[in-house]
Amino acid sequence: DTETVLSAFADGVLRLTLNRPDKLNAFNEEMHLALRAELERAHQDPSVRAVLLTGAGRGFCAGQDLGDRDPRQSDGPPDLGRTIELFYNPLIRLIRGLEKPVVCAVNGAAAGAGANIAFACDITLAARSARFIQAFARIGLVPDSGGTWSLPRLLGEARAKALALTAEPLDAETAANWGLIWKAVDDAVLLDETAALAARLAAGPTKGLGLTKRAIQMAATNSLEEQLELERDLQREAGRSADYAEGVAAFLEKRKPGFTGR
Ligand code: T3D
Repeated sequence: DTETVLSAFADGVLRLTLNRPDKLNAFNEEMHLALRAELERAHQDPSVRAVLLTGAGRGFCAGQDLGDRDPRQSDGPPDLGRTIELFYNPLIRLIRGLEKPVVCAVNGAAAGAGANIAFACDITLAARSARFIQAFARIGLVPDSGGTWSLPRLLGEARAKALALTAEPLDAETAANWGLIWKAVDDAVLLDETAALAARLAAGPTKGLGLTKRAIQMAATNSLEEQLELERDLQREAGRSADYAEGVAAFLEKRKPGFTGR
């Protein structure tokens, strides 16, 4: 299969597998465009109620394909601001802006943008053998894909700076203990466990889950007062959903709710 992103849809879950395993799933433009098209589909298609992102082979994602950045084969320096603007920033906006859960299974090395994409997902699990590397410092770059935003927020400045300035690998267990990801699991069960989680979320009250995601993200910049008002507005919206009515009815009838995502 030569597709740069493998896409499979079942039971409300859109599973996206980065698929350039011989490059540890480093991004070229083709893979960016394929992933974008799939995430746009997830935005638009109401039957998609959760997304699962993972990588093929032994790596999750090694960030930018440096083969496309060979300085020996170009006349002058590349405009990396342009590729950030055109590819990496839209990708992070798509993941964060999708009002459906995005779960991530980090199956191996997550380096450069690959690490920060994993941190942008809503719930990230990693195989115990996986490593997170802010590889940018090794090649003279700055963490991108939201890394300079998410690292200090999730870790505090001391750990964020140490990781970004040294590019030392962080193991999955420590990443979980530090609050960078949700949890580290045995390699053998990573995909099953993440798929089960995605399926559970996809069977959930999608509208309410999406609004919850939005609220938690807005808290990063809101005051408590603004957040209280936001919660009021979002609760008003959630209260109008069919899934809310179903959730309460199911509770009162002592049965399992059958959410439809509306
Ligand atoms: O440019 C812009 O548009 C700006 C945006 C930048 C975003 C970024 O992500 S910048 C950071 C780019 N990424 C890196 O610097 C990471 C480079 N990779 C590594 O440091 C290592 O590969 C890993 C630590 C991730 C894993 O190491 P290891 O020893 O497990 O594997 P390996 O042997 O290094 O890699 C296996 C193969 O994948 C190898 O190819 P080969 O020798 O078998 O033919 C290697 O060259 C290839 N590969 C790994 N990462 C990349 C890559 N090829 C191209 N680009 C990569 N990023």
